[in-house]
Amino acid sequence: MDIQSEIPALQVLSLRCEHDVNPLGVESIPPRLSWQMTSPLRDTHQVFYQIQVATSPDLLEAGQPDLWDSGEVASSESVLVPCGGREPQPRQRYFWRVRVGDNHGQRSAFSPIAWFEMGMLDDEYGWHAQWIARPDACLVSWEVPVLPAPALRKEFDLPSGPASARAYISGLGYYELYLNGQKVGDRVLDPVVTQYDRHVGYATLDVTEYLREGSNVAGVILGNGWYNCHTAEVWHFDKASWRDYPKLLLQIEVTMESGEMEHIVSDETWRVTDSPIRFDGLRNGETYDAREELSGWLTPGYDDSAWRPAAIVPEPGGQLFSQQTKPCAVIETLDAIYVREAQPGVFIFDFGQNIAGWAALQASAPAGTEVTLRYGERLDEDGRLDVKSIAIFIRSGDFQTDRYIFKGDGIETWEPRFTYHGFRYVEVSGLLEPVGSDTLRARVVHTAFDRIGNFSCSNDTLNRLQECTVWSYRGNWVGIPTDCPHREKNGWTGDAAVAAETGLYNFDATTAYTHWLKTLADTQRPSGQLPGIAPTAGWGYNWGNGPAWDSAFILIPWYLYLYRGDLRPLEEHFSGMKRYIELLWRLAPLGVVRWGLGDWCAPDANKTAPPELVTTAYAYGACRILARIAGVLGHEEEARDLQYSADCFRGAWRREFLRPDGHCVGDEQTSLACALYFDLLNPHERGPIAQRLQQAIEVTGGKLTFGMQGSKWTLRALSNAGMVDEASQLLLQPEFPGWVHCLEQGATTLWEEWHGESSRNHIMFGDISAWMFAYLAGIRPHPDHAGFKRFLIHPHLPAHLDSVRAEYHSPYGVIRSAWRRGECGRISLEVTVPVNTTTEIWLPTTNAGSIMESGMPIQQRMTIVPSDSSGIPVVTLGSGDYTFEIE
Ligand code: RAM
Repeated sequence: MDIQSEIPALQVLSLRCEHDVNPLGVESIPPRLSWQMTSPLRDTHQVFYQIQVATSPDLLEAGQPDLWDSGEVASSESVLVPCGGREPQPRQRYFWRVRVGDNHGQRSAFSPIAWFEMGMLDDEYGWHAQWIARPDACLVSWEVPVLPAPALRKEFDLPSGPASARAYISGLGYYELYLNGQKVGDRVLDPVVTQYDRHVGYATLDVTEYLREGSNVAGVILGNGWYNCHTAEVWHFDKASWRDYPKLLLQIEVTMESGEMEHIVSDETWRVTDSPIRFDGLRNGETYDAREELSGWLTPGYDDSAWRPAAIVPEPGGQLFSQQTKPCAVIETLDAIYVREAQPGVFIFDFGQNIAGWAALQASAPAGTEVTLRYGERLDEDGRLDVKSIAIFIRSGDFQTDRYIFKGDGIETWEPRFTYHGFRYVEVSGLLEPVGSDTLRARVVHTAFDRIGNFSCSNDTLNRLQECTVWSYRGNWVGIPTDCPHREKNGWTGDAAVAAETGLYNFDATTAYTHWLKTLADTQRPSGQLPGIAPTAGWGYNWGNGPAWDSAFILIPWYLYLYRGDLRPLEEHFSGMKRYIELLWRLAPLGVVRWGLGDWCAPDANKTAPPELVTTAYAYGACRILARIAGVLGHEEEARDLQYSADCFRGAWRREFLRPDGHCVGDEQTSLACALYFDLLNPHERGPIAQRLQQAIEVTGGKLTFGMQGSKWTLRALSNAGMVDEASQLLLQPEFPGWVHCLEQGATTLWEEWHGESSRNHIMFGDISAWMFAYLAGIRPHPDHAGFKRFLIHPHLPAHLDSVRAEYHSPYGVIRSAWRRGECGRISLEVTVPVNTTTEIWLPTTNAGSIMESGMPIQQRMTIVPSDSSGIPVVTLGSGDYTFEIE
């Protein structure tokens, strides 16, 4: 390749390390580096990169990278490229930059400098800090008293202002860290829950700006969270073996201008007392008595002589690791759309949107006045809060209730710290003064992942369904993927798997899933068995899960690979995944898996697929994917064995559920869609089964009969069979049961059951957003090329839609697909393909001769190949913006 001298046109940008911009606390060895490129020229591919990594930006600028200079490496890799050179050292920050060359002979300049900073790793210095807690935090009786949230403090001197300072902190269940009166950062509900006796996450925080020469104060408040779940409920988190009173591990490492280090660590020199948070329970709520505030405790010189010395307590048991998922945060604040007095002195705030989070209170009242906030998602006929359907599993204490006791000091503001709720409505009682919309605002709280996908179209109902789905996904990711934010808050595996593709289209959730997969892996028994929920205190192994739930352990790592190009979750969990498949074979030696719930929450359980049909299909699907994973990881022999196992599951499914006359057991929507979706059919069987699926929908008058699993398969199966009109009619039909029926009952999130009597914020019918991206906009990962290095644009055009527009930020850059119907049946299709990728565009016409691109007949410039199956013209293109006009 003839590389010309530097032309600035090719640019490198968006540098990331381990999916993140300038991350702290990196523990992956080697760290992996990614970048994106822009170029004014079409069809641009990277042909080489040069990465330089150094301990200072000056060394980079001077061209003396002291960690690694890759030199020019002939490669098209630009996503998750392992950092080479010397091994990165604990706590060290490394600066890096990259330049690239392309197939046109362009060379980029070096990118702007980015950095990553290593975590503590297994440093010999390691942790000096000790786990500390209140001295009376000792479980001496069977009845564990619920104590107020402890406040801990420590004063310390610094000889000069810091050049840089890090806090490494874990506080279980949750911590809030304050330095010199200021809360550090904007994390809430941190650290994210784990299986605490297996792993405990710690955060790495840059606290340089919070410290100063002379006297300083560190203060921490600890909440119970998932660690000390005292609420009696049906999953028995109150019986968790890890359970203990809140405890803190904190190490602040300060580097002075002189290079000298100061360490402030949690130990028995800290002082502890009760904070004004008199009660906090993840599922109950929080009580704050402002009269008990510790005025001045976060400033030096505060008299803490009445406080007690902290006690050194046992570690939580799990291995410490640097938490790399995005933390939870207050993402936005909503004003009430109305406030109404439902009964004398009892006010209902309607925030117009079902969310996860809490309310922020602003009011005044005489000292000792107690205001009560109850949270729910429904009102009864009289307009009063109705939590009957979501409070059913809580056996002790309040349900979703916060209390604030005024100190009587003018306008007081407060919001809870160590609980969260699922709600649209808040009922306020106990206030003496008039209540207005300023009194309460709603904080939307969830994992702070970036939005990376957007979809809109000419049909407003579809747009509203997309919005509802995104809100349900957001409300169901407060640290981990959950089923619902109120009734359970549980990390249900099946719900996570069904919603994962929707999540990955809309949010950069890679590190969030990676975090949760560690917890899921930690729950696996040596036998391979998995519980239905992760984390678990022991509940859910011998429940109804089965492969439809458990295969989340195989499917989600696979999706991370397919959508984001990340191989590491596959490597990390491969042996656990295999253990799971081996368990299935022991349970089902003849290949029909009779264990597990089937198509969950169908309108009529007798009119959907038999459970064993669903579970056996999942066993096949998971095993087939695991065979591919083995292949990707280079385990050829295991890949062959697993494919053989998969074929056996497939054979068993066909023998059991496919009749010789070509009918499927039950011939209803879920069974037929299942056969098509999982590729359980031979080619000649597909057409007739697709016809039967269409008939099964006609028979019910166009209404759905499926539940959670069928809701994912049916729209996809119909669309794959060329029936996108039928798919979108099914999605848009307005009567019960159906998605639009929920909208018409006022849904602002998706529901758990079509009739809406249970939770009204469940994500399990939420694959529809992924369907919109993958089918209506047609943006799809290529099944054989990870991370959108090569991808598909294959739009399906339902007759009722005039236009669709979607964009998706792939690891290589933004992909756009937008189509619009014009006059006389013409269609225009605009596509953006990022640099260093290739796409196969399926052009929605049978008349290849009619296609124009950027005003010229396509055949003059591009090679069109008819697709194997349908004869649809397919053009394979490199990067650039393209506009097709199609008859
Ligand atoms: C419900 C959960 C979840 C589902 C399980 C089987 O209790 O809310 O959505 O996966 O049942």
